[in-house]
Amino acid sequence: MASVLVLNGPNLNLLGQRQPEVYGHTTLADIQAACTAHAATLGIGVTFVQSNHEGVLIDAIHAAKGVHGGLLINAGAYTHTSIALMDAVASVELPMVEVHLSNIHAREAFRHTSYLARVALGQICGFGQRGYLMALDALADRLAPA
Ligand code: CA2
Repeated sequence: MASVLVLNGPNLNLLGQRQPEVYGHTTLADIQAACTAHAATLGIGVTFVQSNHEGVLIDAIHAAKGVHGGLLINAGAYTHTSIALMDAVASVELPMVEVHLSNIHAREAFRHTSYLARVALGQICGFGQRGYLMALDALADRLAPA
């Protein structure tokens, strides 16, 4: 079955526990459950990885080649800083959709830049958990053969 690697970056493990005024009460486990259920309706699988470490995220992207047909990435703050993550996505040549819970363009200026956007099919931000489901919809018929 075709599948999507859903990658979550630093601090996203804290969702639902801190700053609910910014990120809501949804936990990463809630998002994983919603993605798994939604992916099933699309006839695809999802694998979830969260790490607070840039190198671990890069290794996961490399390992996705030939295993997963696409990438859904919320790289957290690495979105705004990491050329290495951008290069990793470019290197595997898999379709990728960038997701953010919050509308990064309505926040501080340093969040307006995304290195990942340069190598993404598109960016979805500002819709909370629903953004992940929208990204799965966008990826479902664009997946590369594993
Ligand atoms: O809106 C998003 O999804 C972000 O990727 C979330 C990142 C932020 O750095 C990006 O600019 C936008 C932050 C990750 C979550 O951080 C938390 C901090 C405290 C409590 C809960 C989550």
